[in-house]
Amino acid sequence: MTTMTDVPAGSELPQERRVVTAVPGPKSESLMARKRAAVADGIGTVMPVFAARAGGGVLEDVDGNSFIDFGSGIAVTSVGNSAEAVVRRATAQLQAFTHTCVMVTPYEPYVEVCERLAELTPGDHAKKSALFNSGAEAVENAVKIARTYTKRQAVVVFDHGYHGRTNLTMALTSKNMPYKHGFGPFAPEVYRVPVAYPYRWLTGPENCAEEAAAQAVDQIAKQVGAENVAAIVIEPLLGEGGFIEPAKGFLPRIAEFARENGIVFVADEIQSGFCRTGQWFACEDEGIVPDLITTAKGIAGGLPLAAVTGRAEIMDAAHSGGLGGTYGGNPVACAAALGAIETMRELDLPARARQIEEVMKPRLRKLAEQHPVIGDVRGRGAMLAIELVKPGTKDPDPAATAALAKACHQQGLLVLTTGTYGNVMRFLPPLVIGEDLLNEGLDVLESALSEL
Ligand code: PLZ
Repeated sequence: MTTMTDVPAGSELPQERRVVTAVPGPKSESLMARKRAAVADGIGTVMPVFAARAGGGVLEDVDGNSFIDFGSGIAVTSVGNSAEAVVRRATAQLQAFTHTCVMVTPYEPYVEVCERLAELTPGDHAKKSALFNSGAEAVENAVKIARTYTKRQAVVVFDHGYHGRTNLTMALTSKNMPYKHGFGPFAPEVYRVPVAYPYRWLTGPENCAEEAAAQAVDQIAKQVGAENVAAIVIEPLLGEGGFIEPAKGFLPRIAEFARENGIVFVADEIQSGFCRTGQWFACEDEGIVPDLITTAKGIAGGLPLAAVTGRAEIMDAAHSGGLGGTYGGNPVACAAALGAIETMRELDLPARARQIEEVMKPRLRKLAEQHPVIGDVRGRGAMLAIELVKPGTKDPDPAATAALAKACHQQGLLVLTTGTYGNVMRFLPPLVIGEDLLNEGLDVLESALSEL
């Protein structure tokens, strides 16, 4: 097996942290002024620097600062930015043709991506896929497919769940601010039930899986009626909700309930999928075989592509012409996905994600011992997080989380926050990041925590 430092960088960029101006620097400041004037205020900014280049484990800004990337553009560039195979295949496709619309004139890369998805996703049943542009679009289509298959309407989702920003997926998403506030009314027939969040389960983590599953099942049965439910949609590792790992046993119980009641079980692996958690898909950790699985983000190395993959008989329920869209499964995005998947296989990126966990988790746990502001350390593979609380309590501390993120940014570490309470700092490095950069990023985090 290769060591982490053998991993080739996604581009020729020097793999180093380098802070040469204030953060943000003068060029970023002046671009930000243009952004304020020309771009809608609703489009926020996590780290106020403008990107110039990115590759491997770093992102370089327009002022020449080089940041260690612990964000991967929100879990997208798992194979690194501008990964060689992604660039090579996408470039060749750009030169051949950029678009025909798959519904007008199909092309091989679309079919090939669907073939790869059938091989890579859990279960050895007959599978089919349909491709789309964004994660939200994939989730919407999974619901459309489940509804037409079951001839039922209700959709069950979970506390802290996130599924997108379109009208239906806003309804599926649990957090009001910033995703839903002022944007209603939302789509009907969406029901939310408890999830097994061990750190915040009132009776403690021990019985969390069992109690949460019992409550969820009871609420579905009593408030919705299992026979009315088309789909249960869940993230096997909840992303925007705060990198919540449902207590072991919860997911299998919910999947079993779905099976017993003819409900389509949809795993939303848009953030957790494609090697991120140390498996190809996070639901594999508990042996779950979803009926449908939604993927996006990591699938195409940075180009917009999303998919719904699942049991052939369910996927085929929609009438011919019932699914689609002008750009869904764009040929350049498909070529990029084939390059990303090639890279994931060649470099064994699931193993790489597990190595990242081995490096990061012990250090995060040690930091938690030293800093009572860290209430919990969790996640799997290269999808890890710390939850920040007021010391001695479990009261969320979003202010400390924001301050910590800002301090990291100023020292050249790109980190993201997340969570229903805005108090979770998440770590999503590209899976090709070098071990030295990983440790240096943690050094920065440690020094920023000491300054807090
Ligand atoms: N399902 C599980 O994580 C996207 C959201 C960023 P799109 N998560 C990042 C933001 O603030 O908009 C996501 C996800 C899960 C669905 C989605 C939606 O994917 O590609 O952003 O539409």
